[in-house]
Parts: sequence; C-alpha cells; structure tokens
Amino acid sequence: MRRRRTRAALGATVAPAAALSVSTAPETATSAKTTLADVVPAPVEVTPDDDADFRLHPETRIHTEPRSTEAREVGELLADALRPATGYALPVVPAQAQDRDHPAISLLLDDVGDELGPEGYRLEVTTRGVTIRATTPAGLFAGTQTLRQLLPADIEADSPQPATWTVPGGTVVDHPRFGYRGAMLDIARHFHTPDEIKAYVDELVRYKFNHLHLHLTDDQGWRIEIESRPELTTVGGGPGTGVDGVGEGFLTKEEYADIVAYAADRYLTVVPEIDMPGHTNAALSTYAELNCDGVAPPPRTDTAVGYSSLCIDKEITYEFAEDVIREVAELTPGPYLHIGGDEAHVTPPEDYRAFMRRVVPMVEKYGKRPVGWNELVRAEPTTDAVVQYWHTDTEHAELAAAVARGHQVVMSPANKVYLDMKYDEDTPIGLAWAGYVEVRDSYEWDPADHVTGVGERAVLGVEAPLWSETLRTLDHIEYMALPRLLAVAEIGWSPQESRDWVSFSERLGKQAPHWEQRGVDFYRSPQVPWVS
Ligand code: TNX
Repeated sequence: MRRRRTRAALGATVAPAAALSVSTAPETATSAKTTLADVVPAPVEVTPDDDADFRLHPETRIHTEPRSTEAREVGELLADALRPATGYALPVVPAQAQDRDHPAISLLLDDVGDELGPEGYRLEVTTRGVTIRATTPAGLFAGTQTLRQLLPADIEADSPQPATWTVPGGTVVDHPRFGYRGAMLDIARHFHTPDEIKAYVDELVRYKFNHLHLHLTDDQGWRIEIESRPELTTVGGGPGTGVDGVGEGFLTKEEYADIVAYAADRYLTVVPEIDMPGHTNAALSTYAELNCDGVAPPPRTDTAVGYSSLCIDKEITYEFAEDVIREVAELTPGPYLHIGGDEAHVTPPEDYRAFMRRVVPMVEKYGKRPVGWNELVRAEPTTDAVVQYWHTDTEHAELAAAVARGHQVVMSPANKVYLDMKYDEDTPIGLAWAGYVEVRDSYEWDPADHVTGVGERAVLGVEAPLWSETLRTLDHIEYMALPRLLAVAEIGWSPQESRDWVSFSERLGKQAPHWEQRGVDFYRSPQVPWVS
C-alpha cells in the first residue's frame, strides 16, 4: 500500500484541526546517518563495523535461496519496497555459487541455530553486500524489515531520489522475546475498508508484529459476511450503523480472505473476533428470534457498553453461535478464534458460564484455539483457551488463578497499551476511561512482571488494541497508533534486560522522517526527541 497525504489533508479529518499541531518536541535532533543500532524493536545483538558499509547500486541484485518459493516471495516484497525510491531494477534471482561476487542482498535459508527460534535471523552487512540468514522464511522476512530501517528515510519515497543508499556495516543477530505480538483493530464501531486494514498491516509488519486481531462485531455493527445469516451484514452492517450512524460497511467473505492472505504473505496471522454474549446489539436488532422476548431492539449508534446479551436459554442462540463460528473458522487459516466475552453486564454470572461452556467447545470443534477477554476465565473454560487481559489492576486474583490452572495470557492492560486512549488532555480524538497514555507509559512496563502470579512462562505475548468509537479514518488510526505501537513492538520483541527508555525514545525520534516521507500521520509526543 502506498499512500501520500499532506498535513493539510489530515487537519481536515481530525477535529479540532488546530489541536494536532500543539505538541512540539523539547529538543529537535538533526538528521544523521543511520547506524546499525537505530532499529525498532531493538535487536538482540548489534555489532557495527564502520569499515563495512554497503551501498545499494543500480546493479545490485536480490539473491534468494534456490528452490524456495517463500524466500523468493520475501525477496519480491523487498524489491517492491526498494525499487520506487532507488529507481533500480533490483532483479530477484536464485542465489548461485558462481555469482557470490556480485553485489547483492542475499536471503538464505540456513540453520542459524535453535536459540534464534522460528522467527530469528542473522543480518550481515559487508562492503560486498547484505546477507540475511534464517531458518525459516518468517525469519528472512523479519530480517528484511530490519534492513528497510537501516536505509535513509528517503527510501520511503514513491519516486526515484538522488540519495546515496548506504547500509551501515556490521552484524545483527536477532529473535523475538514473545511468540505472539499483536495489534487489534475495531472495525465494528466504525468500519474500516480493506485498503485501510492493509495499510495498518503494512505498519505492523515493519515493526515485526505477527498477529492482527480484527474486532468484527459489536453493538453498533456486524462487519463480517455470514452466509447462513445474510442480514447480519446487509442490515447489521448496513446504512446507518456504526457510532453516530456513520460507520457502515462490512467485509465480504472474499474481502476477508483477501486480507488474511495479504497478511499471511507478510507473516502476520489474522485473529477474528466475534464478541459474545454481550456486545451483540447489531445481531439482536437484526434477528428478532435471538431475543428472549422475540422482539428486536432498535439499532444503537451510541457508545454505551454492557447492555446487550444473546438469549442464554434459547436453543436458537447456539445454532446461531455455531453457524457463525463454523463460517468464520472455515475462512481463517490461523490457529485462533476470539469469542470476546467482555463486559456482559446484563448476562447473569450463571448464564454467562452456561453460555461459554457450550460455545468455547464449538471453537475447538472447528479446529481453532479459543481466545477470550479476561472475563472468560469466570466460565472456567478448557485451559487451552488463551486469556486476553485488558483490565488495569496489577493484582487480579481471577487471572492469577486461571494462570495457576494452566492458561496462557496475552497482555493488553488498557492503561498501558490501549491505543484509543488519549495521549493527554489535548488529544482531539480517543477516550480516557483508563487515563491518559503517553508513549513512555506504553513503554515502561513488563508483561511478565505486571500482574502478580502471571510470570514469563504464562505470557504468550502482548497486544495493542485500537478501539474505534472516535476513529473514522486511516489518519485517525495512524495518529493514535504512532508512536505508541512501537513501544508495544519493542516490549513484544526485545529482551527485557536491554530495554531502555532513553535509547528507545531516540530511536523512535528517528522514525519521524520515515513517517513523513510516506505520508503517515503520527503524534509528536513531547517526550520524544524527534528528528526533523
Ligand atoms: C472496553 S476492552 C471495551 C470496548 C471498548 C473499549 C474502549 C474491552 C474488552 N471492551 O468495548 O471499545 O473499552 O476503550
């Protein structure tokens, strides 16, 4: 996805426009040569070699592992990323013994050691070229994202630039701390189009996220086509749906499958969420028979939560749940299916348990690993279910007990990583129920030391949710996500002992020219020494 917008265009989409220019960095660093250590998330090991810089050149080729389609495809994606600004041909060709001397970026599948895990890579820059080695194509892909950050910001331009394309010399050895590094996008409160979702995917993969959780259904709208219940989308996702009635739209099955494939090509797994039994007014107002009294409530376009529930005692509820789960599971190659379960305030606790005891096994019946918001543990589901922790407490007996029973947890504490929280009182969009969340708040916490009783072994990973009650456009998404998304990226990837706010904020500041060059919006946090 290539996009280009001006600041003026952004002003037109975020109200009040003036508020966006309020924050100026305390100090503004000057643009300097990129060093091998300027990467976000910080790599595990970086060894610079000042005498080994490599320059991309009109004759540079991309050599990929012979006979590996995946390696070639990673090479093609890299070429697509580098061709517009360099104007070079960058042919992608199988690596051959005889052309070892040709200046090249080489992507090779090699046993780089078990300690680097399935996503690790080694990147070596010498005057002859760049070599990325990994055990898997996912590792090669991660290495190419590091390489993109090592080039001057002009590499983001969509037409040839006069720059010198120097890659700093040395070696990077890298692998992630957590296997699950996610971001969530809410397309229920305001629908976001396939192109907008793909643009977000593009941002995520740059910073080595590997899961995209799509919040597909909520009170204000149903956004995924279900063939057995066609009106869920034509009515529940149709005109007048969404917050303030201006968020209509839905993904057809083809569009969803296309997003899943686009993400998979970039080693990102889509995690679909169907939120139940609460957050279901869009379904309840579409199909009257889902209500206990058989009467459809009116559609809702406000932002209240916790008032809706599927009817626990009706058999049709479970037929509905199973049809939806089956169809979504069939469309989803990834291992997870999220069933929500949050804020079911009008579902009595016994009913909630009864509902989840029938519905969680349906997810498994269709071959998926259930995921639920942390309230799910009240139903004592199978310990295979992943618990997504969104509450803000650091003492949470219910969660600790679930971990003691054997559950794995994805950490998303709202006061740290909810990207829809305002940065400060001047943020023109966003909510503030979990407090203001500045970039340093997002960075300075450890998922494995945050809730008593939830240690490293129980943490599957970390996820940054972005709820869209106040977010309509891609500019809004970018403005709330950047720069905090990168704090979450580093928490998920980099070793805890090497994490350091000063280092992070300096590396973050150097991302600004990249974002500006590609027309991506971001919040100029006063905490960050932005490079202009
Ligand atoms: C709480 S977090 C919710 C969402 C809202 C969000 C707004 C969670 C599991 N539920 O329904 O959109 O707060 O920040």
